Amino acid sequence: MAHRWKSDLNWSDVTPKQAFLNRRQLLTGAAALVASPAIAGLGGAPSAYSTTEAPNTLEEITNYNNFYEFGTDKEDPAQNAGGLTTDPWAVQIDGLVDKPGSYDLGDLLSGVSLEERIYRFRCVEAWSMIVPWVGFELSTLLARVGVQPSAKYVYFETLVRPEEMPGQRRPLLDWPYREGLRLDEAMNPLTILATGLYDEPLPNQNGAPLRLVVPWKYGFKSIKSIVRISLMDKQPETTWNMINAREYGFYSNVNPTVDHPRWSQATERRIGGGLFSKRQETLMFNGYGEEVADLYAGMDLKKLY
Ligand SMILES: Nc1nc2c(c(=O)[nH]1)N[C@H]1C(S)=C(S)[C@@H](COP(=O)(O)O)O[C@H]1N2
Ligand SMILES: [Mo]
Repeated sequence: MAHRWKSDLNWSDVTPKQAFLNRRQLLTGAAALVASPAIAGLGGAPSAYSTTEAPNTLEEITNYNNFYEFGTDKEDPAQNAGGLTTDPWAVQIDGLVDKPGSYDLGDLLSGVSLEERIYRFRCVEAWSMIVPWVGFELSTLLARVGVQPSAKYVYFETLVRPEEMPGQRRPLLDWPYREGLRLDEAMNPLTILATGLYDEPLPNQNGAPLRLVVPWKYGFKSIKSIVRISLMDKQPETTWNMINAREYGFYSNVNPTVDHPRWSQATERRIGGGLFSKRQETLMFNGYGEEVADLYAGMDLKKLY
């Protein structure tokens, strides 16, 4: 049973998004927020975790996507995801938690303050973008449901709804799309659940209404349209690792010194850079080493990738 805090409203009626958008109307547009560090944005100072690099345009972020539930071409999600019903939306939270249950998304978001995080985003295919996400730290949600001491991993699943997800009518992969993090990775303040980007609620092709963002890992770890979060004591099976463990490790931290067996990871192509733009160097942990390197102290990241 979904927990509801107002039974006559759907989650999108009660999300803090309204408050967020009202504040944003004071601005002259998304570009102003980006250009001016003086602007408080979501009711506070710009996040210390945000990059000052210029974000990609909404156009770029919403028209070049990986979301196999809607097809395998980069243009497919923008074409096919519009019909996905994202309200009502429930997230099952189970496993090693104190308060398991099927939670209505409105319930999960009530009282949560959203903030903007402008992150680098690096796909394992060696392209990258800068995305101004709106969301909240995953640790906030985990604290609310109570993580039991025996929990060591967090597991996530995407919705399975072939009627609305045409890619799921084919055995492209073993649906549902699955991902996972070690608990300390999940608790890191960089790890967020996104509900929006720029002034928008999250567009369907970017994983509406709720997707993970783990900016120091390859993009496939950032699972979209989440319907299940499960706390586990063993490392969960994850989609790309199940398909090819040699090419896609469980950790999949961005690492320019560990090449994909079929291509180099030393450099990346920034989407929107133009025809003649130079490839840029890929940074260890996608540039987030200061925040996350400690998580891997003592690990051989060339072997355990
Ligand atoms: N459910 C689901 N989540 C997913 C994917 C997917 O196919 N299905 N693709 C992943 C990959 S490979 C990338 S690069 C990012 C792309 O996110 P974006 O389209 O918002 O840039 O989503 C990740 N999350
Ligand atoms: Mo990706």
